[in-house]
Amino acid sequence: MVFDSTETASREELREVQDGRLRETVRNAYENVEFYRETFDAAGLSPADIESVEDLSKLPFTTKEDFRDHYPTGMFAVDMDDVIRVHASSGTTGKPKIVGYTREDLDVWSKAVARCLVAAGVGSDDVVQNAYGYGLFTGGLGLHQGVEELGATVIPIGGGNTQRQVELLSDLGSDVIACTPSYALYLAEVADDMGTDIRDLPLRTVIFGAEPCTEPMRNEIEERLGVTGIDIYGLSEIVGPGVSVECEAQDGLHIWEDYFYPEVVDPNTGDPVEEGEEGELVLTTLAKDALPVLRYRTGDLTTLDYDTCECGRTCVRMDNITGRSDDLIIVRGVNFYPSEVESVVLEFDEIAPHYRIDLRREGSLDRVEITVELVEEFGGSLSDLEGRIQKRLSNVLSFTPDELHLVEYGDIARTEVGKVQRVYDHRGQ
Ligand code: DLL
Repeated sequence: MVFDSTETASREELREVQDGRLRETVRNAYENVEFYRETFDAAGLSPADIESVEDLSKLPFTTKEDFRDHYPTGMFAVDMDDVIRVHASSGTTGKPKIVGYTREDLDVWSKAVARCLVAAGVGSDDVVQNAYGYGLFTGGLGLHQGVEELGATVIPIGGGNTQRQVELLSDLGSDVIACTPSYALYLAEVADDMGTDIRDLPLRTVIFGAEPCTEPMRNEIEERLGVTGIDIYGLSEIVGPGVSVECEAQDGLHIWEDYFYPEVVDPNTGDPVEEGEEGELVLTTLAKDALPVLRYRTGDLTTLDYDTCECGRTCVRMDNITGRSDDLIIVRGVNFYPSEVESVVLEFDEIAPHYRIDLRREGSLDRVEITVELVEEFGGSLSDLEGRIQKRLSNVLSFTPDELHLVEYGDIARTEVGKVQRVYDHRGQ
């Protein structure tokens, strides 16, 4: 099942649509956004030089800093009169990035999310509990309008209110819940405390996104909630949730390429990588009027796979994002990603799927402290467990963390609303 026929169009048909929309997007950006006009002029380019997606590499990238420098609405291509909604990115430092939508943009976004829902196996007779935050964050309203576009039933509960979430899962028999992966696990914990086993409820799918989720974490969610976990990806600057999603094959996220054109580049040089090689995802919007974005450096690391998927969709698939280029932690000359710690944490039945990483500086030396939580029923030897976890961490990270704290179940703060924070860098303080 697909939401619309573009999802299975031939690559040639798709290319034609992309090229036409790209020309229109470039013209809109050049004529209506001073930043793009200056960028083109400085590069000695005119919109006529960009005839097809193959010409995109002539253009410089758009970055987060460009959004910051043109805060709040300097990247908009239309007057505020034509903007019918704004949202903002959930960045934790500095000013947020403000994004705007015309009525047509909202229509494109709704359709993108509706495609995601259908790919995730959601039908028009399903009940979708939307536990993404409503408000400036794109997750809540973004998912909401997609469910309405599809004609399924949306429960707009938003983030938090966890006991109520569990009650509604049961009372309204929600078929699907949309939330962050860390929240899905928290939900299972709260349900346990309430004496409810979510596995006994009708819930069959969790559409998780907005945060990285490693494969072991997905397995944990699927097992604890008795569901299929479907990964949805997106970012405010490009549209919000709905840029890409897994289908039921769970083998990569289909990017809606007639709306968003993907490239993968080497994060250091900006050069394109070979197909199938990992690099930074760069996106160009192809159907946005209020905020056309050319070659945006997402910071997210992934690979692209152009083979047709077993579901029949022809749109390229990106790999699940388990890290951003700026997540890389560099300590005493060793590099590691939080996802590597996560994969070790999830290997041990004796510890819960929660962790935090604290980075501190003592004198001129950096220290890494990792905190993990024992499961509620833990009754074994602490020192033995600590030794085994440290050994695994040393193998995976290629160094031994300075300290490993094993704390009681529930001691690591849970995130009820918004995105989970796992890394606390105290070094600059
Ligand atoms: O997080 C949009 C969204 C809402 C996506 C709900 C999915 C579900 P921002 O707040 O602008 O937008 O944050 C975007 O979050 O660049 C990624 O680093 C990260 N991210 C989003 N989805 C995923 C995912 C929303 N499925 C930033 N896996 C992006 C990993 C994700 N990281």
